[in-house]
Amino acid sequence: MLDDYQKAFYWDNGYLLIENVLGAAELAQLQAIAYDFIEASREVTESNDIYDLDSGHSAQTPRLNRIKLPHKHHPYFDHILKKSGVTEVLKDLLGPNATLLTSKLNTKAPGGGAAVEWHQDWAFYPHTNDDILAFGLMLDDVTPENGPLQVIPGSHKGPILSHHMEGVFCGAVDPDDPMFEADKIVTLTGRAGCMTVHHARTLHGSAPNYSDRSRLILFYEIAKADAWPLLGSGSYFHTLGQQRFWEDLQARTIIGEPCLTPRVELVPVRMPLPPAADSSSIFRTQRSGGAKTAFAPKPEK
Ligand SMILES: O=C(O)CCC(=O)C(=O)O
Repeated sequence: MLDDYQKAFYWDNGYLLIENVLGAAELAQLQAIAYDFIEASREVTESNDIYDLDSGHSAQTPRLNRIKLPHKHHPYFDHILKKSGVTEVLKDLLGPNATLLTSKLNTKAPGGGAAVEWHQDWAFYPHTNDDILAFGLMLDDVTPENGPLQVIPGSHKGPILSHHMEGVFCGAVDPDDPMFEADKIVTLTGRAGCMTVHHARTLHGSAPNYSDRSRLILFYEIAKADAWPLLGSGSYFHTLGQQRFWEDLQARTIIGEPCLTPRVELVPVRMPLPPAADSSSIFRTQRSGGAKTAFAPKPEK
C-alpha cells in the first residue's frame, strides 16, 4: 500500500497523510454508523461508557467530545482495522504482528468543539519500546477552520516534554516550554476518507472547532506486538485481570499474533501519575489537570 517514499517520510518526520486508503462504500458505511451513534446520543444526559459529552449537549443539539472505544460498540469499526486498506498501511509501518491499544471517534461539534491541547501519546502510555502509532480516518472534510490535527515534524526523535502541571499529570505540554517548537507546526487537512498517521512520540494537538461544520476523525492507536504497556493512563485493559486480559489481547491482535517476549528498549519513561482529578478522557484530564491552552479564544464576530 505505501511506497518507499511514504515509509521513509513517516520514519523521518513522525507523521504521514495518505489518500484513497478507504473505498467509497467503506467510507459511507463508517459515516452512516458514526452519525447513527451521534443521533442516539440525543437520549443521553451524562457521559457514560460510550459517550463523552461536550458542554451544551442536549436532545435538540447533540454535542459530543467523542465516542469512546468505537471498535467495542460496532463490529464495522473492528472490521475496518483488520480487513481493509488500513490493515495494509499498518503492516507497512509496524510489520506482521500488531495490537490495538485503543480507539476513539473524536467528533468536535461545530461552534466550539473542544481543543485537544498539545501532547505526545507516549506520555499517556509508556511501553517497553516505542514502535507505536496512532492513525486517524477523516469522516468529514477537514479544513483549517474545523479543528484539524496538527503535528510537529521530527518531534518523535526528540525528548518527551513534561506533561505535568503542579505535580499532576495534566496530559498536555506547556505551550511556553522552550522545547515546544510552535514555528514548525504542520496542519493535516484533507477530504473525508483521508488517513493521518502519527508516531506515539510526535507532538500533536488540535484547535477548537469554531466553524459551523463538525469534524469527525476516527482514531486508533496501534502497537507492534512486542511493545508491552508499562502503564496506560485511563486504559481499561489494566483493570481486566489475567484471563480477561488474555482474551482481550487476542481480540485486539489485528495483525499476526500476540508476542509474549516484549522487546525492551532504552526509551524515556515518566509515569502518567499522579492522575488528574478526572482522567476519564484526554479532554477531562487536560481540563481537570489544569493544562495551559495553546489555542486562541473564539474570535469576536
Ligand atoms: O482529535 C484530535 O484532533 C486529536 C486527538 C488526540 O490526539 C487524542 O485524542 O489523543
